[in-house]
Amino acid sequence: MEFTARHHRFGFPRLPVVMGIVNVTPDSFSDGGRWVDPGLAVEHGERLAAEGAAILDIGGESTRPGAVPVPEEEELRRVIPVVRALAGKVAVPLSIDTRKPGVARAALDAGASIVNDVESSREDPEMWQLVAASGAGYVAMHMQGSPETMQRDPRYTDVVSEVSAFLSGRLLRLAEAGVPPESVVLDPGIGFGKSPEQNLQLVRATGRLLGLGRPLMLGLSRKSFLGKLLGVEMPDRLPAALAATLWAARNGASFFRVHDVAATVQALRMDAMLGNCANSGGEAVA
Ligand code: HH2
Repeated sequence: MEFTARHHRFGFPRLPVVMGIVNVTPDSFSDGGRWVDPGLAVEHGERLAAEGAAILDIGGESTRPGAVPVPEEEELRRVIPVVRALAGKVAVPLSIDTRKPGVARAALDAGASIVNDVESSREDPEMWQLVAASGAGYVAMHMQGSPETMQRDPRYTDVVSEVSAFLSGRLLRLAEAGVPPESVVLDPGIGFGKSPEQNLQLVRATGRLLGLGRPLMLGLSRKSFLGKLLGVEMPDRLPAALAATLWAARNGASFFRVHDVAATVQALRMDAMLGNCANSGGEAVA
């Protein structure tokens, strides 16, 4: 299996890919305001790449529960200078975390290679046509509702079947819009319109979701379901996130979107050296 994004290619099996998060936002749920200055955001991205991030994901709009949408001009103002500067400084592919085709287009022009779309549930094909025309990679994530309302009362008859059916349907819609399967990574959207128990069910369903035939991404890092299940506050959730990450990696998940890159890379490498990682294949275990 492979994932291609413009001139970048990830072949599997390999050590799971760690995507480092660069939130250029004043209000992200765990690090809002820390990297809102473009210079600090670029330094942060360079540091994450040096720590072993194989992709940097740059975002200018928080999608935490209750977040209000950011106007396009403001999102462009936050992210484009950071994408442009990082494109000249790091070798790893850059991903733009956006729901807006206009922001995705400008970021691709500035040097990004992947569109990370938390709103892949849309019907308008503009985003996908843009991805197809540019040869970019695409992360299709499941979300029930919108960030403003999604955590009020998430309901499913069978969360795993419903998320799986949604992602499988997206693969078809993407193909219709010209995005080939090898450019797509699927993400069940941990914390996006799901209860703590529903998030757990989705992580446990890693093997089943892999049956869709594409690599799987999980965004577990610092998420509130870890805190709710274990009674731990934001700064203390890393051990829980690492445990869930290793479990999912052993069961075949291959992309992890994380804030704590150095710790995650260290844990994944050790796990792979012990021979426990379904994805390692040996090739990337230096
Ligand atoms: N989670 C967040 C944002 N983007 N993208 C994907 N593919 N998967 C995720 O789970 C995911 C995502 C939320 O995390 P963060 O960026 O730290 O927070 P905020 O949305 O408040 O900026």
